[in-house]
Amino acid sequence: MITVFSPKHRLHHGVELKDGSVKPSFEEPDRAETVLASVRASGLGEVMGEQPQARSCYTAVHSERYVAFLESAWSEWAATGRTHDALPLVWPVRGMPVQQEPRHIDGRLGFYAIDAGAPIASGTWEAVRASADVALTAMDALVGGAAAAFALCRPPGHHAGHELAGGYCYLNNAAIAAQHGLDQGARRVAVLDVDFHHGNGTQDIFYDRPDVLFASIHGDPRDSYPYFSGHADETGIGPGHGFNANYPLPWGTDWTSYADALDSALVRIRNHRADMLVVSLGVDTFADDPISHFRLTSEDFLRMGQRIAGAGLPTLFVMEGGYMVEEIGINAVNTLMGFEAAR
Ligand code: SP5
Ligand code: ZN
Repeated sequence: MITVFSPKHRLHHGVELKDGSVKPSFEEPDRAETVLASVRASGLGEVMGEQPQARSCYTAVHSERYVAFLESAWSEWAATGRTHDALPLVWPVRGMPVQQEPRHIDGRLGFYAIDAGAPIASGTWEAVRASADVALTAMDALVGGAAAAFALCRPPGHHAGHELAGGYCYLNNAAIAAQHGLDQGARRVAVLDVDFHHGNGTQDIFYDRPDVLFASIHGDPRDSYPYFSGHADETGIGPGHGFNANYPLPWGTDWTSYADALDSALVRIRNHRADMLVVSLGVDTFADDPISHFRLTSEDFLRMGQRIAGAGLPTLFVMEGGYMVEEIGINAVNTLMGFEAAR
């Protein structure tokens, strides 16, 4: 399968509040470079660059004002005299009137974020846009008849909602690609999210829609980030009722019980009779991941790819999380190689 990659990801290298201090984020540039090196070493297939895409592809799933905010946030922040990364420190929560967008950038940062995990600096927007363009370019390969493609996105996207950033995510690459597939003629799409963390953003974007089935396997939100979504009783709303499927799993889950949830999700996807499958491929389910709590081995990712191939659908893999930098390339490529061997 082809891999789409953009070197522009390096323009984004943010900070994170860790152990009481501001430090480089777990979501670091070396992640994408390690995956790229593993793709090249594995002989998976050709690596190509992204095609620049229309801004309307982003506003097909995000609000206009949110995309405009992402575009201008750094210059607004810098205009206040600050040179360090922009981070929100106040959010509209229970009981507050959230409807009105503030004017000051410090308020706008909180208005458009779920947490302080999506810092914005001078190169962020260019990297974010390139990451979405990587996903769109890879989707175009599927639309053109490819059986599978790998969008080596960075920064990741699945925590980004209709007008919310957070969890290292800004534009929702998988959702933007899924919508693009629909706009290019697919009638139904399924999104399978195997990142350790619940794909709250993708759920938010498609929650009221029956054309996109969203299925996510993740750490139980009672114990794990993002804490405020991902329960099994979140099944969609209105016409989208029955088209959202969450599989929260306990702390310490290993392949045996993970595989059961994966099989259940794949049955749901088969019943959806989708024309294509988008996989939000986070490999932070790995046992040694520094911020996650599942126990998958590198070999388990081969098995995961094999099972996903069993859906028999044109499949777009979109890179999401995974923070054990030394192993992330092996684990991502094992998933793709397992898929290729089984299809
Ligand atoms: C795309 C993705 O995987 N985003 C994950 C966002 C997780 N944000 C919360 C990180 C909390 C880190 N806590 C570190 C504890 C290390 N001992
Ligand atoms: Zn994750």
